[in-house]
Amino acid sequence: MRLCRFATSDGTIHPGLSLDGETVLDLGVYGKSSLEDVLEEEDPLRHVESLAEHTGLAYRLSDVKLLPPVDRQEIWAAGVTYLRSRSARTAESTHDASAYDRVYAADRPELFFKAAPHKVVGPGEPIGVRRDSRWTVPEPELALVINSRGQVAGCTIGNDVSARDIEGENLLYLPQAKVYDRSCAVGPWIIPGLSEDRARSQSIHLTIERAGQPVFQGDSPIANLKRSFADLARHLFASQAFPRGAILLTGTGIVPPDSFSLQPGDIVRIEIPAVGVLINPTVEV
Ligand code: DO4
Ligand code: MG
Repeated sequence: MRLCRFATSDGTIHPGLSLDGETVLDLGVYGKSSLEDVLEEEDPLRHVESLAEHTGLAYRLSDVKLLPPVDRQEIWAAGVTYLRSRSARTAESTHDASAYDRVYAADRPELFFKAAPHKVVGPGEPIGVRRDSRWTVPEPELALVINSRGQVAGCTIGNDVSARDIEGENLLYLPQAKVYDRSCAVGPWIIPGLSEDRARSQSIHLTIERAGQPVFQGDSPIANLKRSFADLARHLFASQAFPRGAILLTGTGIVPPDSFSLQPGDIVRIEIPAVGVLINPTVEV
């Protein structure tokens, strides 16, 4: 069972539920004006299961355009939650890198604002490489879909595209390394109620293609994520309300070699088998 947002040929946008991977039910028919209505239910998984018993207006997936499964949620991201990320940040830094060691070990995680909802890129849409960066990488990450009560209602895939040269030059440049046009892709599916145990049994797979050839492939077991979902959600919601919920990218465990930088035209494919596949081309912004 997978939730999504999709547009039909007349340009209207609908919350959707796919049971078979070939068709998608329009949840608008059941009075759901947005995915938020589903995620805010007391027990989102049970609610989706009850919706799945209906047979309503269904579209073939090939006839609709999948959109990012984001309504009005802010997108946040956690950093340095995998050892691989800690060593990559330390190596790229031209500044004192002890902050990365300290945050990896600390009770309080690194959390940063990544994107406003209207800036999120969906499946098939281009992600961006800043024109003032010479070293940009995709960061494939499991993303938690959290409702306004701080409950992890589901999981999706996020790409925290990052300019490593800007991040490495000065820690205070982190927002510019992380937040710019097309720097965040999310989707296409939300898996409601995906348990943490099941998520941790999965690996994230990244493939980058250039001119039809793979130029980088990497894998990262989610079991290596240092922090629990509850811990990350608790820190995000500490002293901060999210009336529309939030999406929280959980950090990357895959870092291409230092010689690699994304180029316009590259195709980035991220797969988490139990969650789906997110594919985006790349453009300069
Ligand atoms: O501190 C830099 C950000 C780290 C990050 O985005 C990650 O580990 O995924
Ligand atoms: Mg990241």
